Amino acid sequence: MLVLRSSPASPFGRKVKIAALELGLMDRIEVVIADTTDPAEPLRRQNPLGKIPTLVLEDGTTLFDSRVIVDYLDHLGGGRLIPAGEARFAQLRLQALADGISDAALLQIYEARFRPEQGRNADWLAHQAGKVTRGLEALEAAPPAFPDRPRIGEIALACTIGYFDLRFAGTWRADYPRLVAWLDDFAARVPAFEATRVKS
Ligand SMILES: N[C@@H](CCC(=O)N[C@@H](CS)C(=O)NCC(=O)O)C(=O)O
Repeated sequence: MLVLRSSPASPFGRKVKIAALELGLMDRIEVVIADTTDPAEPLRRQNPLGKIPTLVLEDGTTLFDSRVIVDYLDHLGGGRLIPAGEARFAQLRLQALADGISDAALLQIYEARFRPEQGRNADWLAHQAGKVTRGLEALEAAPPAFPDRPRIGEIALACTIGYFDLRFAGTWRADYPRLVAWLDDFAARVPAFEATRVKS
């Protein structure tokens, strides 16, 4: 078995799970929840960065981060998620944008979670919020069309905006109606999205 160290709420972990489900590989993967804040977590030996998701292969080799993991799963599953040729770069770019929005959202959440209120830096928080806003605005202006089966860029985008529903109580929805419609369409066409949703 492959072992996926992750947590239910992680947008990057969810991307890996949807990729595995789409590729028919989920029955080869055991998901073991990791606590990234626990110094005794084996995760810190499996991935020196102590981040999730991390995939442990049968021979003990570990793979991270989520982009490397989905590339590996796609290699095992026949290469359906990351296309070849020109289309590859559009998908990888979309994945990079979606993941980057999640990174900026996470940094804002960590600031609130880990830093005492008097130490928080409003300019730095606004700097991160700007990445989220510009990213979502760019996607709202041109939501990506996708074929019957989603590819890695579309999966990453669904996980990122799904994360906003989870952590920001859906407040993004009023500002991005085309992304709301896009996510509804994705959820209707990709059952793995609902199957990996965290009930908040
Ligand atoms: N670029 C990484 C980002 C992973 C990431 O930031 N994961 C978060 C949880 S969603 C994490 O492990 N945070 C704990 C930490 O940064 O120490 C990926 O794509 O896997």
